[in-house]
Amino acid sequence: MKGLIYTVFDEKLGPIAKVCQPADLSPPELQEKVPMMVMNIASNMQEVVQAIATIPIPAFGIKSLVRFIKFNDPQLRGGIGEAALVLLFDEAEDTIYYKYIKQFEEVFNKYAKVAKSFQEKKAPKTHYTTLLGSMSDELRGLLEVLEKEETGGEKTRAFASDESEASRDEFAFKLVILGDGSVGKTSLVLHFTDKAFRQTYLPTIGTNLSEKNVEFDGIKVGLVIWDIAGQAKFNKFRKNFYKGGKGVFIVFDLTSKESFKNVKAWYDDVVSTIGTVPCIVIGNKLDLKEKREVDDASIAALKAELKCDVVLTSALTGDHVNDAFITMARLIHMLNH
Ligand SMILES: Nc1nc2c(ncn2[C@@H]2O[C@H](COP(=O)(O)OP(=O)(O)OP(=O)(O)O)[C@@H](O)[C@H]2O)c(=O)[nH]1
Ligand SMILES: [Mg+2]
Repeated sequence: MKGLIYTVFDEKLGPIAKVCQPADLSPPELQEKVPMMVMNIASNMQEVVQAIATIPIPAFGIKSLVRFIKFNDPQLRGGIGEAALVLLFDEAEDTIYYKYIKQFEEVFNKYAKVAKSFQEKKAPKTHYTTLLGSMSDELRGLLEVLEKEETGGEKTRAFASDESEASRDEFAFKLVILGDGSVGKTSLVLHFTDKAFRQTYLPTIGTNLSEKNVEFDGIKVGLVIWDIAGQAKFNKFRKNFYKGGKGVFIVFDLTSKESFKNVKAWYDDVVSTIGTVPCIVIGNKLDLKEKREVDDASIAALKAELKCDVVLTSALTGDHVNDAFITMARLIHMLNH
């Protein structure tokens, strides 16, 4: 864990780091850039979500867990103020945070409640310093417990084995997953990485990252999968995350003509930002046969137009999900060796 920032949106100064933990959090630019970035995302959402979000900050090689906070303040425009608790950690440490996100969320929720009450009773800055200090102690305690759990009592630095770290360094490719909101991007990644499926729709905020090594013909390829929020409210900042992408999935929902129509726009958006990279179009929700709105002829026409492979999948049944990722890994590997 690198540190914590309590950031508030100040009407005159914009987003600022009200308190940092440690107070001399470095590099110093973080104290300026992180609040800007976090509040930029918040302002792109119609409603600030009461859940923890994972937001990468690629320029610094770090990632963050963010819990947005709304508080009442009659002196502000609209009577509502916005703040956020932000935890910063090195990209290399992400496994533990993703795996135990629920535990971290509990800690965040607790401190978010306290921060909200501090805001509403106009507490002095020292209160926030103490708050962040306690939160930092609690998180470090939690990390220690989880680390022990992961290593079976043996205390070692790394959560991932040295072997997987080495292979990741050697052949780790960034893969970007795009497409309209709710087409099933996160569900596909969940299925591919841990075979889980979630019925309820929890829109992605910003970006979720996962990693997985795939093997074919004796070749190991590490994929770092950037699952990017599809909802239009995230349009402004989305392009920041395309950089370095070695392959792109554009997902549409076979039961939504609208999402299919938008594939071309997603394709153009990527190509205009990072140039031509291997691209596979995924038609998802294949299991919902009676609701299907996109026919094979339209898909064939799009395939010819974009010159991309098309794979039809179901994140629910798992049909062809692995095939899509393995085909992508093959394409990327071929082009990069
Ligand atoms: N029946 C069926 N439902 C699916 C399938 N894939 C996803 N869903 C459901 O569709 C909804 C949206 O799925 P998500 O994976 O969250 O969609 P997303 O593309 O990540 O959406 P954003 O994060 O907002 O961009 C959820 O309720 C899923 O359970 C599928 O293959 N079949
Ligand atoms: Mg999603």
